Amino acid sequence: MIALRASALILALTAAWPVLAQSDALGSNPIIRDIFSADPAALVVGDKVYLYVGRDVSTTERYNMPDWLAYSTTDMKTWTSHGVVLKPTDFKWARSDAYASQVVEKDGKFYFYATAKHNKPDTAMAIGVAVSDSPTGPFVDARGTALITNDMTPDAKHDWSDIDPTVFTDDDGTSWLMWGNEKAYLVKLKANMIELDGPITEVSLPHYTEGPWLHKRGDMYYVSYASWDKGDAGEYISFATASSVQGPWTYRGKLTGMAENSTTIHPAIIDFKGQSYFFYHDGAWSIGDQKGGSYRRAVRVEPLYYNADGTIKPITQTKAGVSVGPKP
Ligand code: FUB
Repeated sequence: MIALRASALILALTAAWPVLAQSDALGSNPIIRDIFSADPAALVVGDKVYLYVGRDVSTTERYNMPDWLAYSTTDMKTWTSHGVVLKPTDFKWARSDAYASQVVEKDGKFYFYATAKHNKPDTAMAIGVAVSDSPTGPFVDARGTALITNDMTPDAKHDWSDIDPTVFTDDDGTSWLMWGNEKAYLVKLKANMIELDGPITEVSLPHYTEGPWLHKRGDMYYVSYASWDKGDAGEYISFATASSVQGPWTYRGKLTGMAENSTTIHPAIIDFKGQSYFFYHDGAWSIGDQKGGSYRRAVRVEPLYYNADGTIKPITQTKAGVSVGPKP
């Protein structure tokens, strides 16, 4: 209880204060240095980027993720903390495990799609949605029940198959939810963003493990995702392209190598002020005597560049991050 109060106090004190006070160049990696953070999801709203992360507090080799935090920036280098904006128990149906999330805007409201562990009797991971009038909350459970539960994907054999939501709204206003561990699933959302509008279909994506991120550029649809092949020590990011969010998807190869010192990596891609960016996490950052790792990760960002044919150039994971500015 004392530890919880202390961490709440620290978060309250850091809220709305610049996050970084470091000697490195502004914009260098990692972005967040005072806590461990993972599973970045970025959202552009006007002249700001909002960044949502799950907080890693594990001192063991298991996930311990109590809540989601939000940050914002106007220049991609100076980040302001908005503190904890949602926790699993804010969902009536959930108990713990603030796994990957994504916040999207539709018609002036902000929808926070999040993975968390479901209450009994089926304590599998599930996906819920919370809503707010502001990108920094307060977010409230939009349904009172999970949007995706384990029984909806009966072909998946483990209880963390329903994790890592990404939501994409197409030019015609139709929104789609993709998610999944080991298998990727896709379903249409109703216009209200909080109900399914059709069958769940499985998406064929070579080397797929988890963490999909959907985006579109011109006429091309992209899905980037964590991949893991037999014998690998950890995940890397792959991407595929299509002429429709419903596929079929053409595999385009590796976008990144493995994350340093972390078995997982997780993508988020945005365009902001004329430049594209790629967010991810690794386990290379230490805080005091707490060593980083697969369960104590740190969120980072790199510029992202496209080839003339619309494919994405491979991304190098750097210490400099965006401190050196985009290439011409
Ligand atoms: O952070 C918990 C889980 O690890 C996420 O849901 C996955 O994408 C992986 O990063």
